[in-house]
Amino acid sequence: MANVIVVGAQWGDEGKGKVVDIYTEYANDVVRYQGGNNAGHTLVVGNEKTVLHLIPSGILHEGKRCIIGNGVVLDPKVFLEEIDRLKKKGYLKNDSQLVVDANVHIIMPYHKAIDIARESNSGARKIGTTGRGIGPTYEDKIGRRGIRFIDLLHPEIFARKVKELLPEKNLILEKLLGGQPLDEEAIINEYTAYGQMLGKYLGNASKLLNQSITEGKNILFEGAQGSLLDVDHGTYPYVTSSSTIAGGACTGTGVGPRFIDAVIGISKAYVTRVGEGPFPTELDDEMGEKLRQVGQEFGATTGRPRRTGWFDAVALREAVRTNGMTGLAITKLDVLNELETIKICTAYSYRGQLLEDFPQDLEVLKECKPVYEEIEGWNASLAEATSSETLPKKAQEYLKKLEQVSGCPVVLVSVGPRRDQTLQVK
Ligand code: 2SA
Ligand code: GDP
Ligand code: MG
Repeated sequence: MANVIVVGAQWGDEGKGKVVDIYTEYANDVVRYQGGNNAGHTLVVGNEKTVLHLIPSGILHEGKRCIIGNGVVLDPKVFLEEIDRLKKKGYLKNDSQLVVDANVHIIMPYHKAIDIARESNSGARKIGTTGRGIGPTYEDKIGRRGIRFIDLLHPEIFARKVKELLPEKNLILEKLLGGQPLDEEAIINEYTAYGQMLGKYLGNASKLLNQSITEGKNILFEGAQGSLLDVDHGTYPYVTSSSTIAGGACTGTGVGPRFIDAVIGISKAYVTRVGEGPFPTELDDEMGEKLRQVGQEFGATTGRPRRTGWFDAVALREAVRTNGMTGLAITKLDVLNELETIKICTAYSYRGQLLEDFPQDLEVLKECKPVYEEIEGWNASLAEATSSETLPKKAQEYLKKLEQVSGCPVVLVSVGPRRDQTLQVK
């Protein structure tokens, strides 16, 4: 292993957290590069389940440094709660294991209020956000009105910024969105206190990571959400507000592209999506419900039921290309155990035309119907498999098929939520 990016190859929740936890064994630093606590990354070790929203999924490994890169947006309250939960479980014994870059943008109360109010005012045109203030925080970052982690550590500068920014936010909230104005003093007091508690985590992600590279150490970059939720390459406007694809790992950490050795895309053996937006292979029927129940497809942050559907090779090929993917990890293969037949979408049909490529035009995508290949299921448990070669023959054939239609080699297979339910592919 060298410097590896782990990226969601679909619409998120592919099992990135699980894969990052496993790969951490070979890494020295694990770094988040985008998103915030909209993410929910689940790790299961033995009988213990841990859901992380902000802290990198390497944190259960003592001595592995976990870094929150500049591309992340951070809600200090959620971050402190996450630290507390981990410490109570006996993790994060040494605070130097966790670093937050000075340039991380802070999610403020008005970001959350604006996110929630905009969604509730949008009716059928809503995005289906997590309501965590992600979009409005990135808007302010790009608009150069953001408050960064370093500002929290300078109380006078922080107070000045809040005083300058809040009147406009309150105007938007009250006059345009029908919400309640927020109290300036309460915000300043609450967030200044967070700054005092979080100062010990301050660091320079780019400098630390590049130092590691110089020393020949390995870095694991942890993506959040998925490639099709990327603000540039996803199904815009039904996307999140950050660069989720592999390219985001460089801008979101300050590590140059020449130091990246591999990009591993995580994909379920089927597809899920949470939130609004087109989803050509969606199953709005009993089979969809079965996938949701067997796969326990409910949001790891909001608890929302996830939409479910068959494996979509057209969408995956898009992710293989935009990420420059070198390998695929296929997760949740076990969820298909009891199916007689399984469908794989290999192309779309659009007004009688066969499309092999994922359309850029959302109006076209909305009308695309999946073209399926049907294959026989293995109808057996995968619990006995100790490597990909000991999987039932038909499960091996399914994986081969996924490899062939996506044009990317499968390097890891996950057959259950636990850390030990993972098969390396030789
Ligand atoms: P936002 O809140 O602005 O990022 O929402 C914009 C879109 O991005 C989607 N999104 C996600 N999709 C899948 N998983 C996410 N994390 C949670 C999880 C989701 C949850 O792990 O299950 O608990 O509901 C995530 N975060 C953002 C979102 O649904 C919108 O479509
Ligand atoms: P992430 O956001 O990509 O880290 O994924 P989530 O944690 O949001 O969702 C993945 C869910 O699937 C979690 O509940 C995991 O514990 C679970 N999971 C991961 N891999 C497998 C697998 O191979 N089989 C099963 N049944 N569950 C899995
Ligand atoms: Mg998730």
